[in-house]
Amino acid sequence: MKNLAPAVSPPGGIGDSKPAHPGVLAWVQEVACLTEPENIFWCDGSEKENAWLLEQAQRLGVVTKLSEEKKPGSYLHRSNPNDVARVEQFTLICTPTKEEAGPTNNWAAPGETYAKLHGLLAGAMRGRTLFVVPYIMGPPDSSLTKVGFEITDSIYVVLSMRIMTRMGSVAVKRLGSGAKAEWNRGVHSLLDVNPERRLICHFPQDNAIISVGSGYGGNVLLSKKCLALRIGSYLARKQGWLAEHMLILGVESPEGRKHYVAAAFPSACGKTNFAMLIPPPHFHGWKVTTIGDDIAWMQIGQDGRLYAVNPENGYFGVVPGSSYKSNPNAMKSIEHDTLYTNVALTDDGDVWWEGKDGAPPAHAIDWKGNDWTPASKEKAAHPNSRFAVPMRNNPVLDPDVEKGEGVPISAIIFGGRRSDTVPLVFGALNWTHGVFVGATMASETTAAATGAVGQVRRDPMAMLPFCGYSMGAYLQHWLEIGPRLSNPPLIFNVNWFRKDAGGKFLWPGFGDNMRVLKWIIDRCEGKGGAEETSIGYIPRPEDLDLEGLQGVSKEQLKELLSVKPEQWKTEIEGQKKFFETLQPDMPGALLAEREKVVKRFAN
Ligand code: OXD
Ligand code: MN
Repeated sequence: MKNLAPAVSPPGGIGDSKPAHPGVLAWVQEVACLTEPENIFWCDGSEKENAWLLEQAQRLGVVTKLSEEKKPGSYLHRSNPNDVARVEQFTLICTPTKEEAGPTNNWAAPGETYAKLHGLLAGAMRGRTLFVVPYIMGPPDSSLTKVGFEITDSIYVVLSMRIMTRMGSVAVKRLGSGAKAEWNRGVHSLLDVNPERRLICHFPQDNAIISVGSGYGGNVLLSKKCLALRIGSYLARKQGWLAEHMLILGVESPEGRKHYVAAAFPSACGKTNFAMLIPPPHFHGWKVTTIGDDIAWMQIGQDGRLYAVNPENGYFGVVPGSSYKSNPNAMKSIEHDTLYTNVALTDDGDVWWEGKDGAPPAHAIDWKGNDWTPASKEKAAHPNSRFAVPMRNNPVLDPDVEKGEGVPISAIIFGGRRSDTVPLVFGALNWTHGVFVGATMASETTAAATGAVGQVRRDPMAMLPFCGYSMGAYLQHWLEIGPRLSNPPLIFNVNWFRKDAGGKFLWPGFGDNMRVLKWIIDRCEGKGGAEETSIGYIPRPEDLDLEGLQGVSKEQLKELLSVKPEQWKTEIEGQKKFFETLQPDMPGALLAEREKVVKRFAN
């Protein structure tokens, strides 16, 4: 096997922060015996360590430094072209029984899978460095915070984990020395980056993850989808909290009233844009601030409200389409200290992608490392190219982002990418109906995962690829959270992506989504009119603040807010079929909720 990750030899004082925890030491020893690395590098997360690793990564060609003038402190990585997105088909949930993983996950027996992975990992790190990355997910003083250790043979993973998590000594300190402390064991090896030997395996009952054969994003930054969502959702159910694929934003009125909302949209459907929204000029004095752009961990507070923390420390966002028009705050965030993956490199050491402001460069090197000009047939940047950036780069980072108890959530918003059927926004009638709305979410697929793009698939709460146990049991867990909240958030659904008969988007989106957010906040404050329809509360045009809205005619607005019974007939049938696939765990309360919708349409 070609050595894709030659060992690095750190000088004294770098890579030698060996923790004292006997459990960690024994586990690292065990993995080292199996994988036979040339040396072990114990990460402490320091600046000095990071600077040295960046030097090595450049020397080995893993990253290219961008122009210090154009993009200070920033680097470009190119992944193997066979390895550019999450691989849902090779993502396994290895619970003791298939029933625990449920019908929407790929299940494999833990014993056999460990044996197979151990076979693949035997000697896999020969001639390589085994990096040990300690990290925490969550603010350092939160009761929700979890400790993880990721072993990897990829410097790119170490560099990315330092951006995306609170990494190094902070985790060793949080773990302490108690033998009973809960911590996640993650093992990652590139192997030979061969799709035929690519597996992302979760063992929730062991709090363990093993990922082999990939070097890309969600497959290998084990903190993110693997721990914070798949293992996280499993732990959350056991421990009575929620681990969700949601952004968290704060919205403050000119009078200083502040609300937080959490929103679940599938991958590449605009979570980062919504979390950094800039209100249109008419909303002078309104401020939107970001707690998180991808994952929310939520617990019940003593006052009976739901409180959320962002377990991550950075953003791993989709680059194409990002511009000063679509998301100025993301653009400012990625002007410096950013690790880019699979975008194009310009001749002056800057980066470029489809949808960036300004004209394309006359020449660039594309994401595969080939010459590119605007006449090229290929895209300059891969559609799922990404930025990894520390959240402190965000000019609208919420001041309470480190608050251990989290921020109180006033509204939960579900949403997908739907060309038809689903109106711009509607409010659920109550908690159970809201869970039904989340359970029946569907969206057109995007480039975030390998496979066909643009096909409508059911994606309950945007968790289909990320739920670490049976989806029906997950929905039941949601149903049980509601009655435990004396002051539950209101639940809504949005669709920014509805199109007219000619295939044109009806809603401008981006900053104008503030108009929808404002109506949601009005509803949370007991204001804001609506019409009660068969699917929930829908604003009438006069209930939305549309002053200054450009390019949406009265007819278009009517279309955006319309519920067409013939389309909903198909939708309700689709929901029925989907619910059948979630048996035997599908909660009866949600089947009953669907019956109510059917009846409302019949009346
Ligand atoms: C992500 C995803 O990377 O959802 O956040 O794919
Ligand atoms: Mn995501």
